[in-house]
Amino acid sequence: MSDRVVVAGAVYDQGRLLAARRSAPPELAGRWELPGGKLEPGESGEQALVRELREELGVETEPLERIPGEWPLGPGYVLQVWTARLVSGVPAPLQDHDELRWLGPGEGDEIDWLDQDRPAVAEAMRRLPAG
Ligand code: 523
Repeated sequence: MSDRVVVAGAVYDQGRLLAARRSAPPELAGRWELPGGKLEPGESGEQALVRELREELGVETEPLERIPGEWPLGPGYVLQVWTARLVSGVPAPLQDHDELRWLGPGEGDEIDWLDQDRPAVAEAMRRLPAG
């Protein structure tokens, strides 16, 4: 059986990347991630990403491009990441997170990312658009 997909967004606005600190489950709480969640049946990755970012952060986003690669999570899950543009709204930690941060150039290593997010974060910082 193929792995189930978790999508995450490298959300850009004004030349910065959005990072979200998880509040649950206990083993992940306090670590930072690119926000997202599980693909639901019938959804494309882009559709799932837009839905998850709306539910978790209250914002509208537009996926830009997939960051090549996928990264194993727990058994049976893989992480896929898209860059995305903030279209409207101000992100707020509505679900799953207790803090948000915007990272500018050179600030990608300032926070304790989940290990599995690090390769995509590094690539997302390389692709950071000009402010
Ligand atoms: N990750 C992860 N990195 C990352 C995300 C969005 C998720 O390692 N950037 C992991 C964390 C969880 C699993 O993927 O082990 C599912 O993510 P979660 O809990 O954000 O997905 P949801 O919101 O769809 O989860 P449920 O509401 O529990 O279904």
